[in-house]
Amino acid sequence: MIEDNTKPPSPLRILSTSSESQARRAVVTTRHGTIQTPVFMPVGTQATVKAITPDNLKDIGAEVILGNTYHLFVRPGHRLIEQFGGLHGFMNWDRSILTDSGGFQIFSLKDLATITEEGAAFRSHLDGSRLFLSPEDAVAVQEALGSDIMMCLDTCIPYPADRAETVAATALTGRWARRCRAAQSRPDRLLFGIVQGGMFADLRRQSADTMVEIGFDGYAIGGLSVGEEKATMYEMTEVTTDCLPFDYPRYLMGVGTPEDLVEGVWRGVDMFDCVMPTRNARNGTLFTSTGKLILKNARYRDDPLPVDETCTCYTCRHYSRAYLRHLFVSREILAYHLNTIHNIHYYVNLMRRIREAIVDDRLAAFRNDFYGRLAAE
Ligand code: PRF
Ligand code: ZN
Repeated sequence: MIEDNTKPPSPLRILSTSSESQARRAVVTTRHGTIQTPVFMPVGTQATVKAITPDNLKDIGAEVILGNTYHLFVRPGHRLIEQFGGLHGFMNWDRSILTDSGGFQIFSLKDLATITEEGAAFRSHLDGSRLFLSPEDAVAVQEALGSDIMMCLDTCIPYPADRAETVAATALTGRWARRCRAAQSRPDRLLFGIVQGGMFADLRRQSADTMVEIGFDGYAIGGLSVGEEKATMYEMTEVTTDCLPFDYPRYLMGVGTPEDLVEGVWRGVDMFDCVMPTRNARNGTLFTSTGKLILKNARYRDDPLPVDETCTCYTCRHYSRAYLRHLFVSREILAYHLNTIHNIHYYVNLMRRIREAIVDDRLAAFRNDFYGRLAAE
């Protein structure tokens, strides 16, 4: 492939900016439509957002979901999914899909993975068979999946990590990013670079500069929310967004709590994903405007109120806390479904309210009110 030094046109169109913060209200365009940002992307690791259907996601207003290269590569295989029209055809979702590259999942396998210059050798978490993923493979797999937004293969650095280890892993992530960009064969798909650099501000800046020099359709902030203090996470997010081009999308990977989303947007992040709303739903922990509600708590045994009186989701419009608690403690399958609908609605609606606050240039007041309600409980 011929080296192309011209920067790709940005898929982001900024509609409003915040005078009080780095926040932006924008739209990202993919070949499956538009995404209003800042956005939360529900996680659909195994070609399904666990316990809910694509129709449920559309009713809630989700415009983009996340899939995982690693899991789908191991099972059922990207060539099989390709035969069914990619992930969109396979799972019946016609809006945008972002796929993670597998870098983070392989890192999470720890002892099961060996990283070399060439790529990541690992053993399947299912049957122990030997598998290998190079940066070129990661792009080819994501292209076969029909991903709208592909991620470069990166190396997520464990926490804590010393400077030498962080320098080496961040440099390798840069070399892999260049190979991913060169391997892209479908210019109608977007490819994002991932900034690493651990908890070292200068290495974050260096990594961001490398990614911007290569030139991607958007930039992700990786390697955060891996065990560091919140203050460190927010500081590293800000150090990174400060080095990224203003007019391209920014994605904070695997983050986070509702508070983290507010703080990320404040620092100029456009996109987020996290298993928290879906996983907590299945554990019986529900998000509300006044904080978390633990469904198994005895105080909800005969509580006729909905989970959140301010929520307009299907679950809150039809069911009491008492009923949802009963389903959960009885381990009924419907509990997972109804709880997931509520939690995804909470996250998607939080982002909608954040977007409105940016447009009206009242994000600081929104943030104060948000923390005030959490503290009131
Ligand atoms: N890299 C990739 N995916 C990720 C991360 C990363 O660093 C994180 C870190 N929070 C979550 N998901 N590729
Ligand atoms: Zn609800």
